[in-house]
Amino acid sequence: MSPILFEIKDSIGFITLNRPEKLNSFNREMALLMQQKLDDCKGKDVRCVYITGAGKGFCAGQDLTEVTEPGAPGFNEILAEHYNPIITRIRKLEKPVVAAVNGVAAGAGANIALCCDIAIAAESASFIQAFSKIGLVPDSSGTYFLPRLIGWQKASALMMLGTKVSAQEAERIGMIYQFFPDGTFSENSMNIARYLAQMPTLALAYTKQLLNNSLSTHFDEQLQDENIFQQRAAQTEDFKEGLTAFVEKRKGNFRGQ
Ligand code: T3D
Repeated sequence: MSPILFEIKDSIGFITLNRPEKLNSFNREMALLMQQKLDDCKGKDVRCVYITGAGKGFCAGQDLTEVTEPGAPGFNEILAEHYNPIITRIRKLEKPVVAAVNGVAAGAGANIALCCDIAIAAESASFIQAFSKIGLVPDSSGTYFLPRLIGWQKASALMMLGTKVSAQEAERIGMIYQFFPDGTFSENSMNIARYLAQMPTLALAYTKQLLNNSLSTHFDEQLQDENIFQQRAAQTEDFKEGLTAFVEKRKGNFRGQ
């Protein structure tokens, strides 16, 4: 069984983390395959990416049994070759990436979810910055995104204490966008992906790039960037269609061009 399941359907790239007996924790094979599948989502046939986990968990981070095996990749390799390239690919992919957190998300698993464009969770899911409990520091961009999502003080406490955060609490504090009851989670989360996949993809890509830039630019520069990207968006076919649809009082039929 492949540790990553992948399918493109209705313009959505579905990536399923598939090591359910280990709560979908990452070994080297799975981390490298995940990078490949994210690359497979670069084409025009994919307009939204949906990442979820098989079985009861989303992802328990690094497979802690792998790191003790003889010949196991070292810590530097694990971050440089496994997690950092996954995070970078998610942030640079020119389309929305949805994390559909179906169950527990711990360590790197939590932080991969939090770097996605929209993180949603099932009511029974939870988030744990598990690193401190085993004597590691948070990685996979957690120290970058978590304080920006929920504020410094709360992020610092969650990372140091390793507190488990319920999906409901995660929504309340702004760590995720929304949680849904378990019974409707699959349908509701896929509806969000389906909706995104029908939207003006280039405008979403430019929005993503602007948000990425906003993390490191100054105000004046950001205003200039908005101007540049707005001009690009205004030249797309989808903008023409959006405008025409508005005037004709109908729903826009966007093609991602
Ligand atoms: O070089 C580097 O390593 C740096 C990179 C670091 C990145 C990281 O992600 S570090 C953080 C690694 N992750 C963790 O520390 C989390 C470890 N897991 C847990 O704390 C708990 O499993 C959970 C809180 C996530 C869930 O608890 P629970 O009670 O729902 O499930 P469980 O019974 O603990 O786990 C179910 C099975 O999955 C169990 O196997 P078994 O006993 O049924 O055969 C458990 O051992 C396995 N499992 C869970 N997490 C991992 C794992 N196996 C390997 N690696 C794991 N991370």
